[in-house]
Amino acid sequence: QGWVVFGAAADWGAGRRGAAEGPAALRAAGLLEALGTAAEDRGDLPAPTPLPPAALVPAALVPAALAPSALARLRPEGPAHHLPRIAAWVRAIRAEAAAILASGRRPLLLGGDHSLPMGSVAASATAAAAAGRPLYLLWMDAHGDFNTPATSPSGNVHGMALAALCGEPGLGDLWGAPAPPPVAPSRLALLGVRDLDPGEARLLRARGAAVLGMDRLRAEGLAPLRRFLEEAVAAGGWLHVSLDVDVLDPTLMPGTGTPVPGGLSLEALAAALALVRGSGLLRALDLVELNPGLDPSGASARRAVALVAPLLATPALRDAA
Ligand code: DIR
Ligand code: MN
Ligand code: MN
Ligand code: MN
Repeated sequence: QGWVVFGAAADWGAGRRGAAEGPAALRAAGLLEALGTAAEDRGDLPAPTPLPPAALVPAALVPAALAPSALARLRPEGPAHHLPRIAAWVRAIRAEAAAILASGRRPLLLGGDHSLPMGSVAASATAAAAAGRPLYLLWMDAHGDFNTPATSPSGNVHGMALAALCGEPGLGDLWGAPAPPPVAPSRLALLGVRDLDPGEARLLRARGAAVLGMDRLRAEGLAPLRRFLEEAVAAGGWLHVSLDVDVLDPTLMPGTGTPVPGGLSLEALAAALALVRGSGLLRALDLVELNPGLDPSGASARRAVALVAPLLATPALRDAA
């Protein structure tokens, strides 16, 4: 049940470069010391070769000979920048996280931008289904990451990752076969959200996911998160937490690419993570979107390490099966 750390030094899903330096900055800020001897560090994944774009076209749509113009017509949804590269990373991350879960341990993905958890969450979803457990997903983020290529104002895939994980179409055959079971919006909570694009807001509402935005947190505190976790416990679920560091207020976390004012305090995020820890359900964690070049003081990386360290000293899982 120990943790296995692996880095993905990639930032193709973000609108600006720099999150690829995240894994090195987190290690330099003492992440491994904080993890202690029970954890293993696998280092960073080697950069995978980008997929040929045609590999992303769903097999059912591939005509015999695929001209580039035909390919463009098959993907009319809108831009998804660097998708062939991102898909290669997603598949490599999925394989690594799946192997860690299969060994009975817990993957900690160091990003990198927030497109990469399309790999780690896919691994959690597949493993939970194989174990006959419902997967609960807690997405901590200033953003919804619920765009599709059709709704995205930017074309940046890190703003589409959660929608794709919930089965929204538009990124083609991202995972290859077998596709992971989609995350059920009824078992998804978004925490700390305060910046939704109109299209993704509509889609989130239509799907019925629990959006525990900053307005709701101010009104109700962490009670909705507590209820979400209690429900997961009652259902015998597995929990995957995907932590985008921009959930914190930018005064505390300047080292991230898309800061949004009005975010969580250190105390509030620590309290939320303590609830997660106390649930005894945490099977996998992503720590993403640290862009250390944007905070030369290094405080952003140190805060990220201090916040996740207690989580990784998680007591035994409630259900070791
Ligand atoms: C914006 C920003 N909603 C987009 N998203 C970010 O580009 O889709 N996600 N920064 O992390
Ligand atoms: Mn995000
Ligand atoms: Mn974000
Ligand atoms: Mn992002």
